[in-house]
Amino acid sequence: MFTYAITRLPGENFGDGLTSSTLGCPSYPLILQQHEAYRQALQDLGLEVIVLPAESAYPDAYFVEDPAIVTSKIAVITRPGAPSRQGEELTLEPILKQFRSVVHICPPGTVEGGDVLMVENHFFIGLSDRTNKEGAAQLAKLLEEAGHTSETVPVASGLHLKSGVNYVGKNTLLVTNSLADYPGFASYNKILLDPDEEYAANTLWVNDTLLTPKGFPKTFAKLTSLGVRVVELDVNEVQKMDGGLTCMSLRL
Ligand code: CIR
Repeated sequence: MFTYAITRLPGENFGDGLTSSTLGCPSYPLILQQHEAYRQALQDLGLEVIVLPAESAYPDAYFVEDPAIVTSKIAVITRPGAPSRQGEELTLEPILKQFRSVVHICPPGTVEGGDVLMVENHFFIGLSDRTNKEGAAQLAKLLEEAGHTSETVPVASGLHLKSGVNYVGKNTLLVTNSLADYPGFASYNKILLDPDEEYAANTLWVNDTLLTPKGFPKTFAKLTSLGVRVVELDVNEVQKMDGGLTCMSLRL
């Protein structure tokens, strides 16, 4: 169970962040509303939500999931593969030190937390444009030293591993067709996403409740049939910046 969520406010220049989306120009007032609703949802699930101020030098910094990985034992300061995001960790590290001992990914390694999927004590590390082999190897070693297990997963499409697969409890993965046959996922039950709802792969499990993006009715129905509580949140402004529900908090 999680007790805390670390978040960061989007800044006025959040639209200057990296994106491959063609969904249009994002709105600052709307993303603030959506971020507030997200924080409220986490609070409603019993988490104490820590809110860091926006970082104008780093327009993507409210995606706090990428510059750090927090496990039950350690916090890993990653080294984002996107050069414009290197430095976001500077104001995150002092907070994380209050909760965990902090270790680091070092050059030439790169890792982004969006590529790291935690399933109980096991970690799937996506090899993507943002997370390289050297970074994954360093992370695997740090996780092993902390008592966790891990394996790598090639990410052929999508920004991060968690753009295509997430754990939804009950030994079940919510997964896109392209990742479904990955041998390391063989021992899990799978909920396959419809091709027109793949964005909803980025569903977040928090304390026996699933937070899922609004607007993906087939996925909502499939998740509901698992017998868990499912809460829909509107994150369409976040989607315009290639982000989603997992990206906007570090749970611990
Ligand atoms: C980026 O491209 O780095 C940001 N605009 C989006 C990061 C989303 N993070 C995540 O999925 N963990």
